[in-house]
Amino acid sequence: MHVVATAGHVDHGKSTLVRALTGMEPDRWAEERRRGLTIDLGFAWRTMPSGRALAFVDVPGHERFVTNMMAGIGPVPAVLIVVAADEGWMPQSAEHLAVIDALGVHHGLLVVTRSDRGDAELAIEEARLELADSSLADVPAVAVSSITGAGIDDLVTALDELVASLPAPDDAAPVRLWIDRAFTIKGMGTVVTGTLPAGTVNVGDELQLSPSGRIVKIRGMESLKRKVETVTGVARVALNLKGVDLDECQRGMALVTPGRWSDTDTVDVRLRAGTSDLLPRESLLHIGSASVSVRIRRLGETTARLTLEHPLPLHVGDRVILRDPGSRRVTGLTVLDVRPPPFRRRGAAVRAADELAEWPDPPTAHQLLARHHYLKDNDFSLMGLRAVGRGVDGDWRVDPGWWVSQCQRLSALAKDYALGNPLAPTLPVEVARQLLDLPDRRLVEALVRPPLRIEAGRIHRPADRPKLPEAIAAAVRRLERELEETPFQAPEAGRLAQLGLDSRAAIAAAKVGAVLRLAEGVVLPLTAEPRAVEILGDLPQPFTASEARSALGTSRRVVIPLLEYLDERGHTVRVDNSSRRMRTT
Ligand SMILES: Nc1nc2c(ncn2[C@@H]2O[C@H](COP(=O)(O)OP(=O)(O)OP(=O)(O)O)[C@@H](O)[C@H]2O)c(=O)[nH]1
Ligand SMILES: [Mg+2]
Repeated sequence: MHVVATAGHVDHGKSTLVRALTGMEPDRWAEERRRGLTIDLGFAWRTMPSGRALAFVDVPGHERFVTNMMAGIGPVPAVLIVVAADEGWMPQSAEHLAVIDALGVHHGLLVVTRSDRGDAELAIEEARLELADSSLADVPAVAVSSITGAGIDDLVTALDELVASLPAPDDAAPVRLWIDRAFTIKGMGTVVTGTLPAGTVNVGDELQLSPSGRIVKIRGMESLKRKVETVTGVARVALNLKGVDLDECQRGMALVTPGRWSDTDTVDVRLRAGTSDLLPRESLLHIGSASVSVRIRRLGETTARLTLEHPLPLHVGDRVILRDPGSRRVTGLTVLDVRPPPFRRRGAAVRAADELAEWPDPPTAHQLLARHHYLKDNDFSLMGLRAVGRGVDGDWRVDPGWWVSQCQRLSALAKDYALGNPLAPTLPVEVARQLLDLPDRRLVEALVRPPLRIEAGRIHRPADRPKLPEAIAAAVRRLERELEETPFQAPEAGRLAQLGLDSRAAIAAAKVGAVLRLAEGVVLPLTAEPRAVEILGDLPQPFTASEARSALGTSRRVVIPLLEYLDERGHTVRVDNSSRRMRTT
């Protein structure tokens, strides 16, 4: 099945068109029929010549009911923008187009109605100019009269072509059904309806009602007034919910696959370029059939953080609309992050703006992982993303660049702790977890790599093990002093021997992690490693061994084994035979 929505100015013939196409009455309320005015959403359907079922969501054109219009169009992948030949482009034509454009709907038809009353060609030409800068710029146009029937056959053909061209949604996608109607049927209980954009729903499935979080069971299901056992998007569906009262369900709520959506009230979003200066501080956010008040905090030129009055089930990459009811302006947004980190420190918002400005639209799982540093497989799923990154301990995934830096931080913390606690110089894992601000001890445990090790819940450093013989320890101190200013100028063999670090002593010192012994006769103080990472990180990337050599102020004898050591430690990666770069991701 396919679903299209109507759109367009009041009285331009949307409902009459749906009636002419389907033989069904989209105006459900007696008041609507009496006043000849659509107030709320209407639903009708037919079988197309190709055999496909096509459902229509008919929306009201009157400016007062634009929220209903948005609820109808929200989850629908294609629209018929309707313009009356005798009136031409009108204010709500423009307002509806702005909504369609903000949602990024680019499938549809321009339908000029009432062709028996006015110059259809002129109306098409005029509408084309208005559509030119929108997501509907390239849609085909058809002129019809729903009264004489002229053009209706052409429209049916164009509709069949339209639905044939629509991309097939993923039937394994997580379900998010925005409720557009809720009512009770005697003997059955509560029924909700909506447009299912993707995924599969079966009778007997359990879905979660959002925002209440309640799990509900699907007792029965209809699609286009037929009982069905299973339905895949895109489809109009009516779900009979077991044991749920009508007052628990209403338009704007959603039924979702449990554990696959982030129920969130804070999101970071990208605005269309050029719209951010027009943003009010408060507005209404619309997605699907939902609308919720939001507070807007601008971050950068094109990014903002929104605080929602109540949570909505969202994914990274969702298209949402901000609409200011006062000015009636609408802005289309892309959700960049559904659980953005709070701004704790000064300047955090500025840094967030800089980071988000670099993200593609929509962002990928890699961007989210780089921002959050660590995520569980399930977190990716809640964000609507496939898990990426380096797997550590069970279901944690980490950003590789961040991980390397945390390994260094942990070494430094363990060392500081030993200095500050000479009587109990080993850092407890739980203290390390707090100092590193990590959510799980297992992450700390995974960070502990040789020469660090864990014993009885504490992190031991090599220096905490049985001491070096004092003669060698003194030699290491002499080496450290000698290379204080020039940590990469490894002494030649003769000088090493003078310092007391002949080959045997150097091996012993390296074994307990007191020095870096990069090769036979190439010995450096421990500080050489972080200094090298810092200096090489400032070079234009990638860099050659000879560029590294001159930046570090050393010789080939030292730089070659040093770079190999840094490769091994995960600081650097080879780009090709002659160059490397610092590892960033
Ligand atoms: N002559 C003529 N009249 C039409 C045609 N289509 C619609 N009308 C008339 O235009 C008026 C408005 O039609 P509706 O279908 O209710 O318009 P609408 O766009 O659904 O209006 P709202 O839902 O209130 O926005 C009615 O009186 C229709 O009979 C047509 O093709 N030719
Ligand atoms: Mg109508």
